[in-house]
Amino acid sequence: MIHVAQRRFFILVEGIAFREVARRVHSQVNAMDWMDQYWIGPIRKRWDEAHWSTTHWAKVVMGSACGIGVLASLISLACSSGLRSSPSSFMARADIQPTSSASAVNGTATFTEEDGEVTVVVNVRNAFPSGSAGLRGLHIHEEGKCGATKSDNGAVTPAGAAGGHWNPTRAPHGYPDQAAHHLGDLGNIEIKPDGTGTLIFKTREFHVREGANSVLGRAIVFHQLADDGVSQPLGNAGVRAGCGVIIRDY
Ligand SMILES: [Cu+2]
Ligand SMILES: [Zn+2]
Repeated sequence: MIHVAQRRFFILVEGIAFREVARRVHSQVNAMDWMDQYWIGPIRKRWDEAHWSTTHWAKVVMGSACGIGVLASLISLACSSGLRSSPSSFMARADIQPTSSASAVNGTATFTEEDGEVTVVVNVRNAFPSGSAGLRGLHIHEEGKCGATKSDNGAVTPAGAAGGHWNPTRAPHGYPDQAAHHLGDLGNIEIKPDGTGTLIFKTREFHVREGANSVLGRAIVFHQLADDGVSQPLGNAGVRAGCGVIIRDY
């Protein structure tokens, strides 16, 4: 005779094991929803019904074993048929926040890589108090940090912790369509009179996927002035008004 608590223990172990399998195959068959519907739900039900008779329980165990066998077959089939190939689409995002009380700009940046091409979409609002409509510098900076830094003489630099422009190729600063530019140079975003702005930027020069030249763990910085594309090393774009750390979203 199996005690109710023992049955529930086995139900729990089985549920965790199944969840782990689901997690591992998640990237290929998007299995989590399916698992919740057809497996986790029934497991909860069986948990509640653990006081069943031993005979009934034996049937449940046999049924589960068959289910696991079928699932294992499906997984091995999926693996052997090449579904385990790495995904070709990668996403990252950053929440852009004001860097000090002198700024109110906020927004989002999304990075989507498909077949090696990265599309960056930046949306900001409240791009004040820098005032009028116009161009504002936008860059990916080296460090994924947005905190302020303080120099020896006490001068505070909002988002100073983000470091300089992301520049793994040791190039001079420029606009992204110029031959020489930092990898993190995104040029300018145009701000409308209502304080909003959108930039859509495409490139094959950097990546979202982990590895060389990945944007993951860096910061996107919105400046108070336009990037002139010439001044070294930062384009004379003024105060770092908004900043967001770029985090993995795939
Ligand atoms: Cu910048
Ligand atoms: Zn630059």
